[in-house]
Amino acid sequence: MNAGYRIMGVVNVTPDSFSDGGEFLDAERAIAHARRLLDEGADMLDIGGESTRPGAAPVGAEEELRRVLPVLEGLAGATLSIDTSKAEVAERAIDAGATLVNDVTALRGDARLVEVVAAKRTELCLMHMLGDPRTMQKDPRYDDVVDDIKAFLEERMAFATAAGVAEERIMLDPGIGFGKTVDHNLELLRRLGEIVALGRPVVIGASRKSFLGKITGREVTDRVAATVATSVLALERGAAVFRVHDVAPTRDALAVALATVTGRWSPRTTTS
Ligand code: HH2
Repeated sequence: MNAGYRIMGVVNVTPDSFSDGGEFLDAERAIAHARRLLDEGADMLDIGGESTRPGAAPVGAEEELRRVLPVLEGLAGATLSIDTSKAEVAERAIDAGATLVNDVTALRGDARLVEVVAAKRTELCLMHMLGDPRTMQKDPRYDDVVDDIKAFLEERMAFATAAGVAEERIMLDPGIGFGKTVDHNLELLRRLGEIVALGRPVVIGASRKSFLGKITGREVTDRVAATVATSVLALERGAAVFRVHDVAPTRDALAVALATVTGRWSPRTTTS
């Protein structure tokens, strides 16, 4: 555990995720990849069985469970998050060891999910998305992107707490890339402090996303430096959880960024 922030390593058990689709569809490969992320310094792992990339086709609960359950079971002992919007998937994932439900629909996708989270007392990540993955990148518009998303997250948090989810278990995520233009994403990162001011840990998932490709001209697997830049700036603005594919560079960058911001650091053994 790091002082002040957590790194969430992404494990996509899907054929069609935008940056690593098909790489870890096989459970053994997904587990090996997840173990590597833990070795590299991930504090927790986010296991997903359904892509949310723009235009992604929805997946049924049965197929999602077939993908994620063996991976969750194979990672017993690690801190596990389940990236799902379905109550049935969340319930079974929690029974298999997940302690965090990461719902990109912020409890709008499946009416029963809030009951599962409340009853099982897991952590909950509420993320903002405009529309759904099929439509979200078609001309997204806001009055004021930060104010609109803050209002949305506050309303979703009120909904969750009214249904019995303890506020101290809730994290908030502005949903970088989910119904946002490049300028929306940049403004959200620049004004992240306003979302941090809502008082709950803020999750940032900018890893390898297309706005970074548009700015740098880099292909999806060559956006590590671009991702690290967003993580460092988000840390400086108060983000608490970093959802990334590339854990090792993130770990180093955030360790140095935190040491710089706070003036506190502790030595680690180096190999040379
Ligand atoms: N982004 C993705 C998926 N889940 N969850 C949260 N809380 N925040 C995010 O920004 C976020 C998320 C998309 O990234 P990825 O999982 O790599 O791709 P895909 O959805 O295509 O599997």
